[in-house]
Amino acid sequence: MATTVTRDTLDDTHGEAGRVRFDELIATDSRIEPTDWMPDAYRKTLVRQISQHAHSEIIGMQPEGNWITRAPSLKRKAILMAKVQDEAGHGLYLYSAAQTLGTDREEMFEQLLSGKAKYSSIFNYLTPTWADMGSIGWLVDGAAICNQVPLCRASYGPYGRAMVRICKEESFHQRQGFEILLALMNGTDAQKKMAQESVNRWYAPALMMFGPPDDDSPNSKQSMDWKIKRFSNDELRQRFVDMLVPQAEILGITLPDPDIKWNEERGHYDFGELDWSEFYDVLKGNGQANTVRLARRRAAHENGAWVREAARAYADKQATLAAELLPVAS
Ligand code: FAQ
Repeated sequence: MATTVTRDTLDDTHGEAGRVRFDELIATDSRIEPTDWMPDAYRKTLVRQISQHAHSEIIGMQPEGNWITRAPSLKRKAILMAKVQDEAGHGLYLYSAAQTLGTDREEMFEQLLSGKAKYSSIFNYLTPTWADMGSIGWLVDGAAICNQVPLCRASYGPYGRAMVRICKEESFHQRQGFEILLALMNGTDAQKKMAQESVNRWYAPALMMFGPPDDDSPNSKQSMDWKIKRFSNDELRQRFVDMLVPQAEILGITLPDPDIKWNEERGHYDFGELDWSEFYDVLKGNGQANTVRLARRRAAHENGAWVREAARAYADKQATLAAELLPVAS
């Protein structure tokens, strides 16, 4: 388990030499580690991004968790359970990475449960059909991979290393979503219709996962200078559309944007404007499922209190035992 490093112990011991070393590490594309000096704003940006990311993974378990009891076969149920469990694991790696920056896990939970912290807009959409499990895998995990592969090279060591494992699992998730849609598209007319209708609903929200357009993205420039983000929101969104178009052709699915067109000059697909008012509305709490997602998380947190208490009591007991045994061993 990650240890919590206090900010006081870090900032006071390094002084100007710490700043010079930090700038050097960033300039040479090296890694910043928890015990290195770092500017307060760098630390804050990382805690914000990593904890939001962790919250997204944990809240993101809900839209698919809803379908575990209704999966159409035992095989699909087993796969879905494994995927939802993976998301929980991703949340835990990320909370651990954020803790190395001096923020307590309880504090991050509190920020999520009180509604103060953000989590990804995408998890405020409902999942009324089985095809939505395919769309989440193909589009949501697909967008997550495009966004997160560059984060494996994030300048902060614990974040970049957590992302390596997460990306391996997300890549499997994306394929399982694609395969659900492929099975539906090879099925009956009703199944094909269900798949297309689902993609129609998830396509634009998935593109919005990359965040606002570059001109309206207040954090991007500084995060890119610090090599936390390696590409801008719009660059990654473009990469995602370029990846989706040939995959949609294989599926036989139509992406719901009449403006998608290959642009020879740019070497990319053009695509239409997104409705950013919808994105900001979801961020304000007015999405289809904001209320239900947070209420469910709060209830799960309360219901899990006895597990945390038991784990703490067990850890204390082990620590006492170890302390008692130490003099015997030495
Ligand atoms: N939703 O200045 P920027 C997944 C906020 S994991 C909500 O561009 P930044 C796996 C942003 O926080 C999905 N808020 O911000 C999975 C900022 O507000 P703040 C999560 C958003 O940080 C699959 C404001 O807008 N992935 O899907 C969103 O430079 C299936 C201005 O934005 C990550 O978190 C949004 N979509 O860039 C799980 C990846 N976009 O904080 C279960 C790591 C922006 O100043 C099932 N994060 N905002 O109050 C990142 O790469 C970045 O933080 C961005 C935003 C790209 C999300």
